[in-house]
Amino acid sequence: MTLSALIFDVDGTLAETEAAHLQAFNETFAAARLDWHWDETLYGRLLKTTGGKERMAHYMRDCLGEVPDMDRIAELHAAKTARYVRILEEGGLQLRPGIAALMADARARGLRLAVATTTSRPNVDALCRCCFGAEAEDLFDAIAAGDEVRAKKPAPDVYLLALDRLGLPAAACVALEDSAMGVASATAAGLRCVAAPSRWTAHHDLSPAIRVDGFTQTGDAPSLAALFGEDCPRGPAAIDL
Ligand code: XBP
Ligand code: MG
Repeated sequence: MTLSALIFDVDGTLAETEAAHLQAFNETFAAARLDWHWDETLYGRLLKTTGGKERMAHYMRDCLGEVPDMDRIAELHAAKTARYVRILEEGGLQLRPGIAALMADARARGLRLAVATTTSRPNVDALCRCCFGAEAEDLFDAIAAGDEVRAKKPAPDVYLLALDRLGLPAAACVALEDSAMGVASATAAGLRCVAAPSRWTAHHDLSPAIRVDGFTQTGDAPSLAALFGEDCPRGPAAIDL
């Protein structure tokens, strides 16, 4: 099937964002006068629960033995998202090495680009403005965000939404991911997945991906030629998977 689009995960794939998410969570807890503080070790464990609201509910239930108040959690999450956006707007977040070149290479070959992420849409918009200097809808042909689907990764929902918005079958697309939950989500949606561990997912089993070393040892995202073989001349019709 001819490759027609790349679908990018956001957190850990486009950029190493989780330190900023963690800062936003802890600042939100402090502002709400909650005696919650997530250190990096705990956060590394909590990341197994995708979705900030679900992560806070898991923390209350499984770490504090409390019944989560989902309305209160939604309020906290809205505050956390606003803080995350402000943290990104302060500058400093960089794309993972090679991501911009990979996206440009794909565009030059006539491929379409999409996003399928667990994070909230305002966070995608903020990352695109801060890291690309452009609006998300100008960079990607389709954007599917976690707050738009009922079940978050590893469920396939967000990738199925991205495919629907692209109007493409899974066989015509490849997903790029950094986590076991993301690889599972893309795979469950019928997509081939190129994966590379990020700072927070080095211990994850990414084996269902078609390439686990999808990012070079230097951490650089590969070119399309590196991903799909040197015989992939220009144009999507030439890249057969
Ligand atoms: C990563 C996630 C998100 C972020 C926090 O998303 O699981 O929950 O950690 O963002 P992905 P929110 O790797 O799929 O981009 O608080 O907005 O959920
Ligand atoms: Mg990710």
